[in-house]
Amino acid sequence: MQRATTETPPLHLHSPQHLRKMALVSEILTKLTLSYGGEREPKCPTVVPAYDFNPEEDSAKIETAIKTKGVDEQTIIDILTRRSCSQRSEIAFEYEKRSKKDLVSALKGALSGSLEHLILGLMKSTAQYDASELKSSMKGLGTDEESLTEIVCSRNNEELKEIKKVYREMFKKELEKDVSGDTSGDVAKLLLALVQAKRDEPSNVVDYEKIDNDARALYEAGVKRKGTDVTTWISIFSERSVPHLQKVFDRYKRYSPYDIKESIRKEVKGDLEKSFLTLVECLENKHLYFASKLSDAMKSKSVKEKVITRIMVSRCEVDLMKVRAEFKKNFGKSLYQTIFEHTKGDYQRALLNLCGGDD
Ligand SMILES: [Ca+2]
Repeated sequence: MQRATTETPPLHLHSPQHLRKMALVSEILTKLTLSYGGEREPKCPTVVPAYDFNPEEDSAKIETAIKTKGVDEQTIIDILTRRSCSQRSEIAFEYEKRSKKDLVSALKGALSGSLEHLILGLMKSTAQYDASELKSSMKGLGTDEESLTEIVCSRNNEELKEIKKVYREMFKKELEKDVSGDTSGDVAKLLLALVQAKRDEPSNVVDYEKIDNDARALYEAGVKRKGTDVTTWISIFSERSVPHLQKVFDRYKRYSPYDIKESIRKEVKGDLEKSFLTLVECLENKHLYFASKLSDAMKSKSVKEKVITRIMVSRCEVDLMKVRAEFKKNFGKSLYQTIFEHTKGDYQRALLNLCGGDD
């Protein structure tokens, strides 16, 4: 007589239903862990992996589109804006295998203007894209303070660490060195402190005493005294966790007759003022910050395509869904509708695909 052994699990544990259930349970557990204190921010992308993905087929279609007389931009756009970053790199690999040519160079030759920038941006990973945007913001004479400040103020520790690693790989230089070589004075100190990514991760424990101390310290270093103790401001702004600082800014009103933004405007001027204000906006609500920049970029007749491309490309696989929600909530119209009204042609098509839908 045969006995059932206890070593092999009962068959039903291998059943597809059971495996699916286990996968779901582990997904829920991961989410619970992530929302517990020192977490990674949950991703809210608008561009997600294509379900029925076939890199051979995609690369063949792109090859034909590039070879088509006058270039079939629509096919290129519809494929590349609807694949995840890792899928796009698989397409690039297949393309090279098939045509013995580098896909990025082929796209450079086939596309131009804003569309070219957008598509070439998508061919990089998010960190590579951020690193190259930072590099070009510091290239040549003068600095594109706006791009530099936006990226440095809005990326979290994890993103900044990845950007620095990629920057080193791509340009054989340290981001810190380039930032300090390209900016000066207190602005340099602030941006450098942010690039160092020393910010505390959020904690489950709310430290009310520290909140109160930081609020008072910000007041005493600025509005209360003659001149401004910028060093103290920089260390509090760059080292405390985001949820902690949100509570500090609230508490700050107990000490100062002006809120934190008004205080910044009164205490400092020029690029330093702009940088601190950008930082506070990102700390208060990063998604609203991106939404406002997109809204501003499409307000006047001359649309700021550079800003739009930068935000759409860098956030589409991170948190663009949240940016879309803030956009609709604060500016009356959806991001999709606004892009539709203010841009045109192939560039518009690409942006609308990245936007991912109307709200
Ligand atoms: Ca002062």
